[in-house]
Amino acid sequence: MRVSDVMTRVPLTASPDATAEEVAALAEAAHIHHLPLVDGQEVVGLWLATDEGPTVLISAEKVGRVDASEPAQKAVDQLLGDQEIVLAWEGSEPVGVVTRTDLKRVLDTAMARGYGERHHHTPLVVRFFGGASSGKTTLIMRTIPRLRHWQSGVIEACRPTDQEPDRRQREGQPVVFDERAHYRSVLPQVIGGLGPVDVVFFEDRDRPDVPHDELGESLRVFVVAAGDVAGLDPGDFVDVEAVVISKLDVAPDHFDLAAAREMIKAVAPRVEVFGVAAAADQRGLDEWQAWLEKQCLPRLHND
Ligand SMILES: Nc1nc2c(ncn2[C@@H]2O[C@H](COP(=O)(O)OP(=O)(O)O)[C@@H](O)[C@H]2O)c(=O)[nH]1
Ligand SMILES: [Mg+2]
Repeated sequence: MRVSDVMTRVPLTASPDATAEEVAALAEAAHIHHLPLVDGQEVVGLWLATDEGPTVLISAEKVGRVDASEPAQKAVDQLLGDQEIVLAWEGSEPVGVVTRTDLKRVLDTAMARGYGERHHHTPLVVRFFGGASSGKTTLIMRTIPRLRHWQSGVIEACRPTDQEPDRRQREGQPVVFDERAHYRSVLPQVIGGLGPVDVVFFEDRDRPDVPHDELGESLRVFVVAAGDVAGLDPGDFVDVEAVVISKLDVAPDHFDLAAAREMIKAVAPRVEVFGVAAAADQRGLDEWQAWLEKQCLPRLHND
C-alpha cells in the first residue's frame, strides 16, 4: 500500500495571511480538524481545530512529510510517532493528507475482515493417564483456574460419570466429552472442536498403567492415588514427564511422599513427581503449576 492509497486527496491548506477566524470557518465547513499552513513549498505551521473549540496554530514540526508514492507504512510510523498529520507531496505540490482518522478507517476495515487476529498455533496437549478415580479430573479442574494467561480446553475420553455434566463448563473453559478422542486419528478433530485454545488438558481413558502409544501429546502425566503407589511398576514411568500422586489427605498412614519420589526417580530420573490433595487443599499445587508453566511457556512462544 502506498501513501496515495490511504491519504485524503487535495488537502486544504491555509495561506500565511489567513486569520484564525477564516481558518476556523474553513475547517468547520470542510469537517476537518487539521489545516497545514503552507508558504510556497514549505510548511510553516499547522492549524489545529481542538475539540474544546478554539483553532490553534502549532509548530510545523508536527507536520510529517512523505511522498505520495512511498509505502503507506512511512506515514503510519510518523503518525504513531509525534506527528499530528502527514502531508503527502508529489514533487513540490502537497497533494494529500494522512491523519489518524485515515489510520482508523484502515484498521476498522482490517478488523472487520478479521486481519490481525491473534494467531493461534497448534495447542499444547497435556495428556493425563491413571486408573479410574485416581483424581485426574479433580487435578485438571484445580489446575485450569491457576493458568489465567492461557485459554485452555478439556477433552475427556472417559465416559462421563453421573456428576460429570455439572462439570461441563469447567471454570468457563470449553470441555468436550468424546470417547473416540483416545484414537490418534480422532484426537486432532476433537481438539479443533475446542476452538482457539493454547493448552488442551486431555484426560485419556482410565487405565492403571501408562500406555506406550503416542497421540501427538506434548506432555504425559500419570496420576495415581497415594494409596495405590505401592502397587505400581516403576518401569511404567520412564515414558512420562510427570507423576502426580493424589489424595495425600487420605493417604495410608505409612505413606511417605519423599520415599515414593525416590523410588520413581531411581528408575526414571527425569520424571517430576508431585504430591497433591487437589480435592482437599492446595498442597503441592504451586509446584505443579510452576512446572507445568515452565514446560508449556517456551513451547507456546516458540513460533
Ligand atoms: N480425599 C480426596 N479425594 C479426592 C482427591 N482428588 C479426587 N478425589 C475424589 O476422588 C473421586 C474421583 O476423582 P476424579 O478426579 O473424578 O478422578 P478421575 O476418575 O481420575 O477423573 C472424586 O470423588 C473426587 O472428589 C483428593 O485429593 N483427596
Ligand atoms: Mg475423570
